[in-house]
Amino acid sequence: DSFGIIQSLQKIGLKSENLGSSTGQNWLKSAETMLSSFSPADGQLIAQVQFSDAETYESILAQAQLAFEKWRLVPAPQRGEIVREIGNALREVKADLGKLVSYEMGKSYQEGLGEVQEMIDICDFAVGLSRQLYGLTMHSERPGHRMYEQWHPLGIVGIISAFNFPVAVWSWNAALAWVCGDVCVWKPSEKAPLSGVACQLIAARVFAKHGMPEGISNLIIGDYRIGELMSHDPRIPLVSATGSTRMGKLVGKAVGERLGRSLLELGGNNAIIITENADLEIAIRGALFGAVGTAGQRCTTTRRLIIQESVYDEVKSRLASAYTKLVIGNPLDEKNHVGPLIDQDAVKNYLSAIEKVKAEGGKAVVEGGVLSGEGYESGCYVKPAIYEAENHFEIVQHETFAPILYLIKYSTLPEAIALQNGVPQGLSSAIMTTHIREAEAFLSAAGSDCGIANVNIGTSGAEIGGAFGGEKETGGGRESGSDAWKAYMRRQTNTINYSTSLPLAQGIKFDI
Ligand code: UN1
Repeated sequence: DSFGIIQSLQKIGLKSENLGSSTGQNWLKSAETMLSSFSPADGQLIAQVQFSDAETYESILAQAQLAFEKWRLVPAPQRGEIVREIGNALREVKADLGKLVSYEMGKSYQEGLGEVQEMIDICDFAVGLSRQLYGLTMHSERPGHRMYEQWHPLGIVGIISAFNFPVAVWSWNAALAWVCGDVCVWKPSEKAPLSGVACQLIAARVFAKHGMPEGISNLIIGDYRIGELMSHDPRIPLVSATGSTRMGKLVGKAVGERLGRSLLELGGNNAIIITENADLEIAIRGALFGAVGTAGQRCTTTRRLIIQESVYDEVKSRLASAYTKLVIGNPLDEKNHVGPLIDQDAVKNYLSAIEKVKAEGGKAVVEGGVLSGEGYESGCYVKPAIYEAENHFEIVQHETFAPILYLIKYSTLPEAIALQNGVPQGLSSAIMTTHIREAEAFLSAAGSDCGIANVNIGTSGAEIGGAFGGEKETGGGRESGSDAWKAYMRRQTNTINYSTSLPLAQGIKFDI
């Protein structure tokens, strides 16, 4: 344990030898089957956690319902105060939780720390928000009447999160939901359950300190069946789901059938347009981190570079030479730039995408491949790869969760924008240019069709202060900053008559 993993687990309160036995935590009740969590960094078993079934699900829902009755009556700024303490608790364990995320999920330690920082930041954001859940007042058309709107808590928010941001995406939802007066039931990814348990422990300690029921925050470790139960459950007015478009369509359909709300954060197929007016130094740096950061496993990862023909060759050769300097290895070792993929299935998908792009006529600029030998025993380490491709290739139209970058050539900007928009997904996009006309055209109504559109910044690494999410097959949901909180509350319009008569709206006469 040269990286001090066990120590970090213990500091967070996870006793690796003790994860299977009941400690009275909500997430540990009754289930019998165990789920093993392996690290993609070294292939080691980290720990086992109890796998929940339908029965556990019922008891958790009951707890959540009870907790909601209490929590919704706590004034929002007091709810914010508790969220502030959760943010402080996260500050205390930032290094340890960042390490666990890095070890369990495989992202670099720096990115693990960055993910915990996002959690801290969203807590701060939510604290401020807890005094700002503003509604509007309107002028009534009737004399002696007052009209206004208020925002009330919704109830239980179901959170289904993905392995790639095993803790931050939960916090974007949970911190907002809590200040809004909601309670949460969280199903983390089966590929990163320990990170979920760690967060539950951290939040539960703060709620307990305030004499609040742990049911304000609930964790349920399970597979797609738990997700199905959540999607069909009318006791959960909002299901917020992050993951594949395939999963999102199932969730959206099930929630839609019962006319519930879903907040979907699905696949991206993000592109950077590099024009002839780009600052190439910035363009290469932005593309590099966007494509290989988190080993290409962010929903905001740069998957396509759409490059103007006059700078195409230069961008191609500079990128290729930057790729030769990438050091691939254990994510906890800070000299490495790129860690492993999450598991062997992801490696298979990576290999099959490479086969497909070649079969469709793609040419390797930097050839991919699986790494083996010392340090790569887990079999999850792959080489970041670059292929020249065309936008219409079937594989280019798909999101492959791996570090594979496609280069596409264009001549005019309208053509580049059409290529950028010419995929089913609509999450993140960017243009690299120092030319104001190009930048503004890209940001205009006829420009990028994505939820995120950047100038001289890569596609990934969005700040929490903005609304995060995308259009088309990305699902349309918005999380974290701006007014994303509104999805977690119900709006009520109130009209009060303080006059001595009862005039009807629209001037209608109804006298007997
Ligand atoms: C995700 O990959 O699901 O913009 C979220 C980013 C991060 C969040 C990514 N702030 O890359």
